[in-house]
Amino acid sequence: MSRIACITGATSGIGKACAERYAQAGYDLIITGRRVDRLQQLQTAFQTRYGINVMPLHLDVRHRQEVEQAFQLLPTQWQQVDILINNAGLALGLSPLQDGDPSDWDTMIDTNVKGLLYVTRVISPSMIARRQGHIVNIGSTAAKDTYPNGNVYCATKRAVEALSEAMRIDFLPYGIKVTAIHPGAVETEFSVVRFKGDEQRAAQVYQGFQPLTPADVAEVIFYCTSLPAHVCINDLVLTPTAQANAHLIYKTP
Ligand code: NDP
Ligand code: 8X3
Repeated sequence: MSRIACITGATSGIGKACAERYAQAGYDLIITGRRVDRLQQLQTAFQTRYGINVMPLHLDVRHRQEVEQAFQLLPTQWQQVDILINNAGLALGLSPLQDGDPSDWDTMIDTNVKGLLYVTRVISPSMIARRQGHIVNIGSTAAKDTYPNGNVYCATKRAVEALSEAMRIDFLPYGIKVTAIHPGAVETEFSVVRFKGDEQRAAQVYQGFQPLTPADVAEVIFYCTSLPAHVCINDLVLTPTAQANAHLIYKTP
């Protein structure tokens, strides 16, 4: 077996681009997501194109038992994950708190915060035992600045930032690197999901400027995990050149 990268939410967007980047570099992959058809297509494509091994795990990160079982049932050689990219996540809705849908809040908190914890909890003990590993948590510029109507999504990403700091402290004695990556606007399925299938509204988010591509983000993540053993990027914000922060994107009409 080569080195293993485990990427949650690999069926789309940033996670899919990361899977491709690490496959190109010869890593074996554990890829997770709820859309089993996409996982199978990616498994076939990456195995054929890059000659690597791919283990698809069909799971919902919100379900703790599902996460625990899926990883505990992996063959032993697949349990030695070198790089974990906690990417699975989403925003649902964009409205003032007083109008928010509590079931959307539950989904965001359960996915972005609890899902990240469940996956880290099952994978990190093997890193600790081997005294090596790198955990990359996908935050957002929404972790850095709370924007109007972003309330609960921003809170979940602030939690990802706090948990990244906590992991860096708790895993320090074991030489495990922890990097939080905070992208600005990346054109993916993110806004279609946020606006519940309204593709026209989603497309408007990325009009009038050049957003990041998922491959841009994957390249930066790959760089962070390719540095010498004694160097760790702890926290990194990347935005399109047209974006100053979570509030301000310079758009041309
Ligand atoms: P996409 O919607 O394109 O991809 C999201 C991925 O997360 C999919 O693979 C999806 O897989 C997976 N996912 C969502 N919910 C679950 C779940 N309950 N269990 C398992 N997998 C799940 O969006 P992005 O690529 O943009 O988002 C990836 C991450 O990047 C998210 O954490 C997002 O918050 C963050 N981010 C995105 C930015 C952007 O502008 N796009 C900017 C900053 C951060 P499936 O549906 O198959 O389960
Ligand atoms: C995704 C970027 O600005 O839509 O985290 O929240 S934003």
